[in-house]
Order: sequence, then C-alpha cells, then structure tokens
Amino acid sequence: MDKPKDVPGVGRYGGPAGGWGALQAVARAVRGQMGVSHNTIMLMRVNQPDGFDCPGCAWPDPRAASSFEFCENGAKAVAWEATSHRTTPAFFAANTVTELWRRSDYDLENEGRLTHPMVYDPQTDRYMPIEWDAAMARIGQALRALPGADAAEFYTSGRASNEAAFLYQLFARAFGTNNFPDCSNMCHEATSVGLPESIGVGKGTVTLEDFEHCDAIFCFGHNPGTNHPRMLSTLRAAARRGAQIVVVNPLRERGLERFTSPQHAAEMSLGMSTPIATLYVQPRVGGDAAVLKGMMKALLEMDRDAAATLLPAVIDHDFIASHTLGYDGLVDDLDATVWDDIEAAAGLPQATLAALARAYASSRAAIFCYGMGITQHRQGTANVQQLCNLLLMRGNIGRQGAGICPLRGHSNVQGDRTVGITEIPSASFLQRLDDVFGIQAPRKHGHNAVESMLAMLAGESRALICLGGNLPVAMPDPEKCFAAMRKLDLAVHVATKLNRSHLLTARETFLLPCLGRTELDVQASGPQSITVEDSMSMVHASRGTLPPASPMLRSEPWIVAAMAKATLRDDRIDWDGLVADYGRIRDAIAAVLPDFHDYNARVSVPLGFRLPNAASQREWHTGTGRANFITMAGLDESPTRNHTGALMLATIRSHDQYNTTLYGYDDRYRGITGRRDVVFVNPDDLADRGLSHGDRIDIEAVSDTVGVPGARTLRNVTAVAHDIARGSVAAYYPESNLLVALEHYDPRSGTPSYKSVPVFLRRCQTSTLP
Ligand SMILES: Nc1nc2c(c(=O)[nH]1)N[C@H]1C(S)=C(S)[C@@H](COP(=O)(O)OP(=O)(O)OC[C@H]3O[C@@H](n4cnc5c(=O)[nH]c(N)nc54)[C@H](O)[C@@H]3O)O[C@H]1N2
Ligand SMILES: Nc1nc2c(c(=O)[nH]1)N[C@H]1C(S)=C(S)[C@@H](COP(=O)(O)OP(=O)(O)OC[C@H]3O[C@@H](n4cnc5c(=O)[nH]c(N)nc54)[C@H](O)[C@@H]3O)O[C@H]1N2
Ligand SMILES: [Mo]
Repeated sequence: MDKPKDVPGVGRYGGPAGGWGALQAVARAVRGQMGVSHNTIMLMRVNQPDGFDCPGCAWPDPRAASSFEFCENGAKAVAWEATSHRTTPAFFAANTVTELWRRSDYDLENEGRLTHPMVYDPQTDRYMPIEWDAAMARIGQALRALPGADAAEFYTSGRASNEAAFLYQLFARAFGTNNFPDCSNMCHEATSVGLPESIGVGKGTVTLEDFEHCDAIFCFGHNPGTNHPRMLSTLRAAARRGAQIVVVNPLRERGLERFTSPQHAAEMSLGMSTPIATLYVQPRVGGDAAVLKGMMKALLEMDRDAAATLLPAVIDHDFIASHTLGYDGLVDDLDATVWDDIEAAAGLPQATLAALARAYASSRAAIFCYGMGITQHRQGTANVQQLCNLLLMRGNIGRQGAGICPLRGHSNVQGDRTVGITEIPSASFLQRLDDVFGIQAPRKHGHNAVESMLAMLAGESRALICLGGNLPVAMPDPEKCFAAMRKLDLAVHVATKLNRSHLLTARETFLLPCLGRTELDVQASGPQSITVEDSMSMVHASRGTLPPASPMLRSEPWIVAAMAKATLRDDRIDWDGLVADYGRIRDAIAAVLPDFHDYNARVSVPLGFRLPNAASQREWHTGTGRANFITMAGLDESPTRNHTGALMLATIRSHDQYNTTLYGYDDRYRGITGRRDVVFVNPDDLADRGLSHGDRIDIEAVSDTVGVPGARTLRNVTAVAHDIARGSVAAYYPESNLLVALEHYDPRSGTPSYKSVPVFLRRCQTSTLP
C-alpha cells in the first residue's frame, strides 16, 4: 500500500484507553475550557454516598462505598453543567433566534447555563424574560385550549430523576394522554420490547457482583472507553483474573483493547496497561443476527458431536427442558440455515464464528453486554432476542456470574421507565394510579418518539413539552422533524442549556431553566435529594452540592407541579405538598409501585436498594410462564446486496460528545483531532471505489430502503481509512442524521435504525473546501 497521505486532524492513537491522556483531558475540562473553577470541582462529591450521581452514564457504583469512582467523560459531564458561563436575558436581547440558528450546536451550548424563564416574541424574533407565574398561566391556558389531551406530546430525556419523571407522568395522565415519546424510544426500546417476551423482564439481569463471578464477558456493539468509562475498571479486574473478554464490533475500539487505570498508581507510573479483549471479532455492520445464529449453529454442532462421542453436553438440556419453551423451533431454524448465507450476512468466515462459539462453550458462567450496536437496527428487537437464545442454550440466566447486561444510556433512563414514562403502560399500573390519586388515567396507548413526530408533522399533535433533551436533533431526518416542530401551537422546553430544539419556535414557545443534578435543591421542608436507578436496577439517592447557576432556577419537580397546577382544573392532587418534600413523592411512588416499599428508608443507606428482578431468580413473567426461545426469520438486517456497491453506515458517538452535546471536536481514541466531518471506511472498500484516504466525498443514502424515495446526501466529508469491517462505514451522530429516514426503524420497537443505513460513497461534487 502507498504511504498514507497526511490528512489534517487525522492521525493514529497508539496508546491504551485511560492513562495520562484521560487525566489531562479531565484537567483541561476543569481548567477553563468549560469555564469551571478548581474550587467548584473541590466542592463536588460525585458518586459519593452523600453527593450526587454522575450525570454521565448509568453504570453502577462499586459496592465499597469508599472506592470513589470518576472518569474523564464523567468529569466532562459534570464540568459541562457546573460551568461559569451564563446564557442571560442580555444575551437573548442581543441575538435574534434567526441569528442563533446559524450558530453551531457547540456554540449554542457553550454559552452556558440558562438563567431566566424566557418566552419567544415573534415580533422581535427574540426570547424575552417572563415571570414564572405568567409563563405557567400561559402554558396552562394553551394546553387547555387544545382540541384534546392527545394533541399534546410529553417528551422525557433520561436525566430526569424518578421524582420529576413520576410527577410528569402523573400530570400528563391526569391531563388525559399517554403520549410519552422519550429518549428510550431511540435507544434501548428494543430491550424493553424484546427482553420481556424472552425472559419476562425488560431490564438487565446481572449485578456488579456477577462480574466478579463470571469467567467470560461478551461485549456486543458498545464502546465503554467513551460511553461507559467506569465499566473499564470492571473489565480490567475481570481480565486480570483471567476471564475471557470477547468483543463483537465492526470497529476496533481502543477501550476494548487496552486500558491503563488512572486509579492504579503503579500502572500509571510504569506506563503499563491491561489488555482487555481476549478475542476481538469484526462483523459487518448489521451482521449481528447472523453472528449469533452462527454461534448457535456451531454450538449445536458441537453438542451433537459431544453426544456422538459420549463427551459432556455443550448445551444445558436440563435447563431447557425445565425452564424454557420454543427450543425445537430454534433448532429447526438453525438446521435450515446454511453456512454460506450466515457467512455472507455476518461478513465473517465459519471458522471465526466457530471460535466464538468455542469461547462461549468453554465458559462456566457468561455475561452478555450490549449497546446501540445491537438495538439501533431494523431487527433490533430480534437481535436482543438472539442474545437471549444463546444465553438460554447454556442456562446462562438466573445464576451467579451469568446473565444479560444492556448498557443503558442516560443516567436515569431506566428509572424513568420504571416510574411510568412509557407510551404503552400496563392496565394494572394505570389502575393503581387511579386508585392512589383519584384520577382517570387514559387507557388508550400513546405515541412513541417516531409516532409523535409523525403526528406533529400531520398537524394532529399541536403541543410539545420537553423535560430536557434535544428531540428534533436526536431524531432521524432533521428536515422532517424541524418542520414538525415549527407547526406547533405550543412548545415548552425545560432545560439547563440552550440547544437547537429551542430555536424551532412554535406559536408560543417557552424556555424554562432548571436546576441540574450537581446543584443544591431547597424546597419548603429543606434541602432535597432525588433518586435514580442505574443499569443494574440499583435505586439510590443523589444530592446536589453546588450553589444554583442562577437564583431564578427551579427544580424539575417544581416546574412540572407548577405546570400541572396551571393546567388541571378539578384534580385533587396536592402538588404543593409533594414538591415541598420529595419524600412524599417517593411515598406516592411506593403506593403505586409495590416494589418501592419503604422507599425513603431504603434510599437513606449509601448504595440504596435493588429492585426485584424475576428473571434473575429464574421466575419467568412471560406470557407462557417460561423463558422463550424466539426464533428470528432469516438473517438480514436491511439487505444491501440488491444495491451494487452499497455500504452499511453506522452513526456513532465521538469521545468528545454527549449525545447532541459536543464537548469538543476530538475523538482521541480514533485518532481524530479538531474535526467531525469524517467517515471511517475500510481501506479495501476505498480502493474498490477508486477512492483514497483523505479524499473528500459525499455520502448518499440508498433512497428506497424503506420505500421512502428522496435524496439524502451528506456532502463534503473526508474519507478516513480505518480498522472497520468490510462493507461497513461509520460517521458521527447527529451530523449524519440527515441520512436516516424517519420511517427507517424497527417495526417491533420503533427504534430508529441509526446503525444500519445503506449508503453509497461518491467523490465530492462540490468544489468548496471544508
Ligand atoms: N461520554 C458519553 N457517554 C455516553 C453517551 C455519550 O454520548 N457520550 N451517551 C449515553 C447514551 S444515551 C447511550 S445510549 C450510551 C451509548 O453507548 P454505546 O452503545 O457504546 O453507543 P455508540 O457510540 O452509539 O455505539 C457503540 C458501538 O456500536 C458499534 N456498532 C455500530 N454498528 C454495529 C453493529 O452493527 N454491530 C455491532 N456489534 N456493533 C456496532 C460501534 O462501533 C460502537 O463501538 O452511552 C451513554 N453514555
Ligand atoms: N444518528 C443517531 N441518532 C441518535 C443516536 C445514535 O446513536 N445515532 N442515539 C440516540 C440515543 S441512544 C439517544 S438517548 C438520543 C438522545 O436524545 P436526548 O436525550 O433528547 O438528547 P441529549 O443530547 O442527551 O439532550 C441534551 C440537552 O439536554 C438538556 N439537559 C441536560 N441536562 C439536563 C437536566 O439535568 N435537566 C434538563 N431538563 N435538561 C437537561 C440540555 O439542554 C441539553 O442541550 O439520541 C438518539 N439519536
Ligand atoms: Mo441513549
């Protein structure tokens, strides 16, 4: 191969994940770059028993309460919130919304924390300050003026506490709708739909302790070095005691290869690192169902060989007989599926799939971890269920050191779901809500995120309330979602910082600034704690310590209650009493959800308590009363083979971003500095197209993927030759969202197929330089 040409901002990262680079990045975030003073940092008590829960991710805290854990990206998340920059009324007076629209997403949030409640004035095209009371009165009036409650959408982003989320769903249901689009709809909905059918719970079954007892960890489609960095400590410990760590990911991700723990002085000072993956396999993007079926087929063949030669069984037939249903159907499907097809769909040879199966078969207790690489596909739900099938084949659910571990996204996305943020609530939950609060919650199911956008676009939904987040920017197809937002009668954003969604103004638009998790929250009864649930169903308290960014800020529970009071006319809910003391909100949650019994007492201890998880006790709350093998028909994600030359695009996160929030323009572990306008391509795929590393290209989505014609092209990005599976390309979200059709989602869960977008690469047609 020719010597790769020099491309600005594109290099190679040679070191391990973590190490001094991570500490330097923390220092940069803390010193000035994000406008945080050292004193502020000293005041913080992140993930300490008496401090606040890190808003960075949902990975659990270690059991030893003293072993304070913090990471580079946690530091960035905290510094982002604790910044000394402020977005004040003077700033809004100096800039029209049209002018602000032209700024980058990075610049908008970099203005800092919102300080005052604001209302949009169409006359001057500016946001103007408004008193809280006046804002609430107008919001209440606008909601009451809707043709019906179902014309309102109540969006939740997963940072909201259990207390805020519970009040929010109570408000919307007392108002009369189950329209709860939420970030989970774009994230782990395939988990929430797929796991209950397979094993009867919609959450992971393992605890952190299980990681100490397993001897194999499989990582499917997640990138912990960036998105769950504290997990690297767990992987490091497992690797050091000799557990196998098997990675299935089209990209080589540094955090899954090598890690230097900043918490271990010796490793740091000696410049040593711990190798993480014992086996790293790179299927093509969208090839997971084929990988999993290949592993199952290989396992089956091994088991048959073992039976023929009187060796011990590889498959746990006793467990299958006493706990499961549907195994025969699975076996028939595996027998009918030929290796040639599996190899083509997986992009891996049979020998590699057999090696994966052998690694699995040789383990005593295995944990399967997975993230967006599994869920964000047209077959996301089926993918999740294939993971379950493979675990069930060896009885790897409901015993020590074994189980399934979805890596959840936002720090409380799982808790929000538990306390009622769902568009498809159960009848029993609604009945208990009615009984406890004397309301009549609607029974009709509501809209998920995609459905809410389609309803807004059609003019059927007229109001959108957002409890955090950046919905139209996080969703596919900005052209459609932005247009949908602009048609609304009412938009209300409860937020900490300015983002693009706030600039998509409706007839009436309100921007309501709230306290963040790091800040002291004082109500009538004194300082308050909130509670959150992590990825492993541990519920614990979090208490902010920093002085609020502005005296005008209100807490999310306060804002939700104020909106409810201004909107509802004949409810008998004591909103003021609930907000005066969040302990009363927790009592109300416990009254509705028995799993939260003695809630206040149980969160008063450092690590809180674990919610019951039936599958981890081998109790199967499925329709059949057993764990179900659920067979997926076929192998393919969205087949690209009908489109000669098409590649499969996955949209991914850089190391310097939190979803739509950009902390900066570097992606250190992938060697990218100061830019995001790149697409990662396998060198052979470049060569096949007569393209080279550094060429400027256009990415064109295959237009008829889901029967939605229309040109979608991301122009003028730089091709970067990368260690990525053949047939696969990757680009950063949210810039690449314009390539994803709104209708391109998993029909079973509604999860957008952000990680399987068939595209063509073309030499750039525009002559302007980037
Ligand atoms: N610092 C930081 N932390 C975060 C976030 C953040 O943006 N920044 N976001 C939070 C949220 S909301 C979430 S949901 C999580 C997301 O955490 P992750 O699930 O780790 O998210 P992604 O970066 O989108 O994608 C993860 C991996 O999927 C791989 N992948 C892509 N396509 C495929 C495929 O077809 N098959 C397989 N097997 N793998 C594939 C990519 O190579 C990438 O390594 O992180 C949370 N934590
Ligand atoms: N192409 C593509 N698109 C994706 C994904 C992908 O992998 N690829 N991933 C999807 C996933 S997994 C998710 S979860 C969604 C994320 O979707 P969202 O959750 O809607 O987006 P965020 O970017 O996390 O929201 C950032 C905003 O939240 C507000 N905020 C921050 N902290 C707080 C707080 O404490 N309270 C309140 N009220 N507001 C706060 C700030 O104003 C900030 O601008 O994006 C999805 N979109
Ligand atoms: Mo997410």
